[in-house]
Amino acid sequence: MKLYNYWRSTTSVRVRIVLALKGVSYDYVPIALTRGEQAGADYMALNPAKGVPALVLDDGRVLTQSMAIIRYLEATYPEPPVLPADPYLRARVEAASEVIAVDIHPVNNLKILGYLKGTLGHSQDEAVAWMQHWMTEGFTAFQTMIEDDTPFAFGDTLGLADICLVGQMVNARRWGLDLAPFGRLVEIDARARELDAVRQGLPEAQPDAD
Ligand SMILES: N[C@@H](CCC(=O)N[C@@H](CS)C(=O)NCC(=O)O)C(=O)O
Repeated sequence: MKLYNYWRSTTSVRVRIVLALKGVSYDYVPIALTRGEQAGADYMALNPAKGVPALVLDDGRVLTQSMAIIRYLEATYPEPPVLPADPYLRARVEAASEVIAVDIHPVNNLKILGYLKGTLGHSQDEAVAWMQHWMTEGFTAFQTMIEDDTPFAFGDTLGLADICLVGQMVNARRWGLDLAPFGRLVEIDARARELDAVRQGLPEAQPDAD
């Protein structure tokens, strides 16, 4: 498999952690978001939505959208699972995960910030305030939705909600979010970062990290 991705991308972090957790090997193909490679013709042939990651399977078929890729990996490499089998528990884990993947990430994406600053004329400080606002909203909901007394968000083992959280925490720290109200999330993130699979997926472990 080939994973087209970018070291600091939180959607890429998610997929890299799941690949590592499930022991799936892949070739790392960097797409430099800072140089706009996600919007180049070559990459758009893989993902017309101009975002990373994209996973090219051994037979050449292409998957896009990090959450869809993770569900594909969950179906094809079931062990260890990142989602519970029980439909109710699974829906809870997915709901918390989507607070990050659907509510926070899209409004803080690079192209959104580019539009805010480049087209609408907002300053860098205003863009950072925007990101912090949506992270605070989402983290507040996420922290309420998860269990409050388990090692990870929904139990004893790392699951999809934790994986989404680890990526989002990278961005939260990068943009100086006040994490004081989110002690439970800091604790889960620290526990997750002790795991090899999580370490392998973190931005600083990637070949294109600068
Ligand atoms: N919903 C998509 C989002 C993909 C996406 O946009 N990823 C970001 C990096 S975290 C990106 O490539 N942004 C490029 C841009 O905004 O121009 C997914 O989960 O895969």
